[in-house]
Amino acid sequence: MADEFDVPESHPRYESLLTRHRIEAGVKKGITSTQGLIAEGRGEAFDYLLGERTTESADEAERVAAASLLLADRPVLSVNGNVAALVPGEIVELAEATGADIEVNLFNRTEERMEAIADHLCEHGASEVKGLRADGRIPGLDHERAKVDADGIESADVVVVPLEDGDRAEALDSMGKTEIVIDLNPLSRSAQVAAVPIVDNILRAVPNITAHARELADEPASTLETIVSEFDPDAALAAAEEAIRHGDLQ
Ligand code: PTJ
Repeated sequence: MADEFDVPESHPRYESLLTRHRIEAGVKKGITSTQGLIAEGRGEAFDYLLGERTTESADEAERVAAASLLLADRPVLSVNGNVAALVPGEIVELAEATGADIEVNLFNRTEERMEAIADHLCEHGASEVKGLRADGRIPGLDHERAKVDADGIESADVVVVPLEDGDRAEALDSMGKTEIVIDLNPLSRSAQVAAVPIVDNILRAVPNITAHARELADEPASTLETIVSEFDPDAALAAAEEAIRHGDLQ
């Protein structure tokens, strides 16, 4: 998809133009919902205010996310239409680096889009994609939005939920999941309920979590547990707000 994109990397808005291009292509391919365009616009505004960079505190949260995924018994990466359009290959790499399952989980669920996203992820190297069986439920949500796989998100201990809607993030939190949320808006309910809020563009966040997971792969569990226990989600959110208020715009 990114192949037809011919803006040079030196362009000051390169990343945001690439993001728009991928989302647009995702809509055309039937994997991204039209609401995904609106979500993209919201994200872009926050990314602009953050200086379109991974802040030090986001990098720390990404390292904690990697440690948390490596420690998990049943980690799952949740993929929606925006995630599939933006980072399909990167999600597959993160799953491989951490032993996580990949599950398609949509806010605007249709069977066509579920299948198109699963196929798209397989084209990018995924060997198995969950979410189509839908034999599990997230309690407290209406029927379509509650559907998950019983051996996927329903039984996961750690779930990565990028660009998630607040209701679902709260419902997953109520199920006792450890949530790693990737969301450029530090004030969103999803970021606020997360055990590990990552306020960064998913384009930068996912490859960076993978890089940290590779670095930490041979560390003992005790080291990983220390990394996770020393993390303060409220401080990470406060640092993101501070970066938005006082960061240098590029
Ligand atoms: O594919 P579906 O049907 O599951 O629908 C997915 C969307 C994203 C449309 C749906 O979940 C939705 O409406 O999400 P919201 O409530 O608009 O929330 C999206 C959040 O993601 C917002 O807080 C945005 O700031 C943030 N966001 C958008 N683009 C990015 C982002 N965060 C990180 N990286 C981005 N590229």
